[in-house]
Amino acid sequence: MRLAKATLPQVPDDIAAPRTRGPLGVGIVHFGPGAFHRAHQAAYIDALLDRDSRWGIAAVSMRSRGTVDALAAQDGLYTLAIRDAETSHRIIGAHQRFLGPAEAAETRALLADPGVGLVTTTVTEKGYCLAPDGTLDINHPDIVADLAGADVPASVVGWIVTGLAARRAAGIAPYVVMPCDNLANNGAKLKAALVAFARATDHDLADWIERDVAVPATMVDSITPAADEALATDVAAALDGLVDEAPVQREAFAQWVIEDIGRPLGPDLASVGATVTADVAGYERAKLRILNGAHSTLAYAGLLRGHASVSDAMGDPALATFVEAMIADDIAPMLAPVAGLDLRAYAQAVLTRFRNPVIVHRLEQIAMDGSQKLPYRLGDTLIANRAADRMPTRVVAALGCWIAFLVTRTKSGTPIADPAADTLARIATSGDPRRIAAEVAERGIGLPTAIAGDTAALDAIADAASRALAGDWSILDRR
Ligand code: CS2
Repeated sequence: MRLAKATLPQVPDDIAAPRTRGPLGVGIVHFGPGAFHRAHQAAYIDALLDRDSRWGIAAVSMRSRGTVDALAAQDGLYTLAIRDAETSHRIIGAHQRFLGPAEAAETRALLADPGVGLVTTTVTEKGYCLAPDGTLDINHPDIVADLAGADVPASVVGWIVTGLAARRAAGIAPYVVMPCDNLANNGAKLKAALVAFARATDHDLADWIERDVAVPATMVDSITPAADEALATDVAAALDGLVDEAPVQREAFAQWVIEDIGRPLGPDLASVGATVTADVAGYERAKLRILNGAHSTLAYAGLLRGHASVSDAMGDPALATFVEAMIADDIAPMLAPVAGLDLRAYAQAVLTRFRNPVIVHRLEQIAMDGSQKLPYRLGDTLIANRAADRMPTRVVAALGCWIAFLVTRTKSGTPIADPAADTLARIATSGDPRRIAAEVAERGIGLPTAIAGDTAALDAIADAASRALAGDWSILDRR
């Protein structure tokens, strides 16, 4: 029997489930109902709904239908497996609707509904259609299509502005827009993108967005491996005969830091454990550069050294020591103090999380989209070190491993999962790390354009790549 609202009484007692929850209002429209959203934000909202039923989620998938159909067939219910020393399970019932491209009319109506007070997004770094300098890429095919008046917006920026335009025309207050992706300064960047998009066709709308629409920055964190066979087996056993086609899994640790905009965000997320603060930037920089910078380093160096998961790579003493030293010597010195955050303790906690043996976090998953991820995760640290006239030898080695990864994948004909895959494969065909480093830096894909003229840094990155390609792992011993 399929998991559904009618089968909730059959859910085993040791599984937390919204057994008695009444009708929910839709107060949130979310774009990008992938695993991270369903394991992280939705778990916070699910906890909130027991005391404030206004904030049910309508989740919109702009592209595929697969998971959306599976979830819609389960009344939006699914199992969240929380993996720590013990695995616990929760049935998440935060979603009122799962909508795909075919339900665009309903999405449009929801965005114009005064009851919807918050729009959230998890569309990955590439989903905002930003140029390497962080501004809206007005030539991005999805943006071009949306500005040309596509019936169904192809971009999240297009959808959000469509909803805002309808609300302004109807005299309805705007919703709060909250980006929940690993993007440095995500609130200001998305706000600027919304204004730039609107300005291309309607100056008054652009001025209204600029003046009246709040786009708080956020930092989101919970290690959420993609669903796998082990999860399916675990959940099937836990549900004792009920079938869940779309479970998700994450570690026990979760954090949601949201910019204080000086007025209510809509749902009282602080009441369910989110941190609302003026200093999101400090938390965000620490997380992106320490956790995500270390993650990407383990992904590329780990794959080159034959590892498959984060915990495997952390079991490699040379690599674990290298990552720990990279954080201490290259990353942390470039981070300003954050009130209430002990950076040393935070870094140690991150490495402990990485060692969690019950979380099988595949390096291939983390290695995806490096052209989009690396500028924030390692590039900003490199720029900060160079501005202080320092050469961050370990960050340089990590970036060299990315280039070696590109060369290795291109030589073997293995596809590179990246929005810039064709460009990267063409550049990597030369097999010349110095030429590759120069070309990707010029384009701002993976390496920031700010180092395009930094000969010493590009030489050092290329040298590390050459050594990694030659199997010379002395790059991990650098001081
Ligand atoms: C990971 C992130 O896949 C990746 O790139 O580095 O998804 C990471 O697991 C999260 O940011 C942790 O909060």
